[in-house]
Amino acid sequence: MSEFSALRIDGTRLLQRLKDLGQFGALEGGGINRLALSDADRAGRDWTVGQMQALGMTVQVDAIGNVVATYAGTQDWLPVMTGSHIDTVRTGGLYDGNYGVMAGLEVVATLRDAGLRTCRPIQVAFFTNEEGARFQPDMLGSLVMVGGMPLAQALAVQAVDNGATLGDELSRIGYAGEMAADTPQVDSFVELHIEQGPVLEQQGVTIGVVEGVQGICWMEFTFAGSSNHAGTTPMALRHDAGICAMRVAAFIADLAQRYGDSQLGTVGAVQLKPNLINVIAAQAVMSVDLRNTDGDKLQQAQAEVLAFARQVAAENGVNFSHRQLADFAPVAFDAALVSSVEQHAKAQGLSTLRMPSGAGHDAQMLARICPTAMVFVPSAGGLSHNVREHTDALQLEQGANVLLQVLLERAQRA
Ligand code: HGY
Ligand code: MN
Ligand code: MN
Repeated sequence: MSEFSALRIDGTRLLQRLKDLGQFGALEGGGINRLALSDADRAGRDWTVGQMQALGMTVQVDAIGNVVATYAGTQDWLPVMTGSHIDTVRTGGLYDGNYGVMAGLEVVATLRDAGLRTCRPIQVAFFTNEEGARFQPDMLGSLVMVGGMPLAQALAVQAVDNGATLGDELSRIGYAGEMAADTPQVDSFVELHIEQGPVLEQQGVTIGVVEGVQGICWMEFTFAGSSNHAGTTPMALRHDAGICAMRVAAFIADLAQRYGDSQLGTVGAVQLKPNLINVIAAQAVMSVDLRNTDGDKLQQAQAEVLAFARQVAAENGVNFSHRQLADFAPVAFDAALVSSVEQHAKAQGLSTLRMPSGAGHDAQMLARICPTAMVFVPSAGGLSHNVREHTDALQLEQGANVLLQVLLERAQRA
């Protein structure tokens, strides 16, 4: 057994870092609200950068605010990268994204404790705006890094909460980096993440061997009708934007049923104007989130939903417009790296299950430029994007040990 293969992480130290990071954006009663580029995100970023520096890593910030820390190797070969995100949704948990970044730091801390360096440098990154809760699309920082969106276009994206541009917010929190954002030099990328769904827990499996990420389509629909009195306006004379939005939401639920279980559809946000009980809605703005592991079916679902929205608007004499916010095809991870995850998990006596990822991740962007894989651990009750998100301490430690060994094997490869 080499000096590397005997290494294991310090689970207590990993949990402590997760708890410490969780103070930034902590919600009363539990959970985290650390929206991208908010003051809480700045505080979480500053603290995490401090941890990276304390581990003797060199830290770089790129022009879209991605932070990449490097633990030098014995060779100046292309680095092996791990990491995830530390921005959260408004009702976030301790683990979504944060776990992958803290586990990456724990891998480096473990190497330092042992006085070891791998051939390849090891990088730990956190990417800007993975959640897409404040700026759309999601995975925006890693998308720019892999050349999927021009930097200028990304910097001009406006926040859904206050209309501030992403570029202004990066400058405001001090993370408008010097380093070019779209010239990554990475040998491979491995991301550790909670599953955020019920599968591993239901099947009593510890490690998810993630084979890819399903496709994601995000759109924003706007219906513009005319407000009128709820008590005096006959139904046939209405131009009710609200009814249009509700009918589209119901159509999406029916479509998901019709397509079967690999099709998902969510309407998470609806704003009505003037949003009053006795006024017919003049405007409705709604979000549409469609996902499918089958790219063709996802495109078909998107076309059907758009056609129905146009039909409903026409029937109600309401104007319809839409914005495409994200359109990411399904991604398959690198077969050899996926097998490495499976082999190391089994070598550590852990049960494994090959599975797709339902959630979007930065790994689906890095997969565009280098061999990429993911490691999942179970989510209690399948809960995530929920303040009650939880994963057992032992499972967090086991997942981090699989990440450690996969990274070490890759970083020792010529
Ligand atoms: O939307 C997602 O799947 C991810 O959490 N950004
Ligand atoms: Mn995540
Ligand atoms: Mn998330």
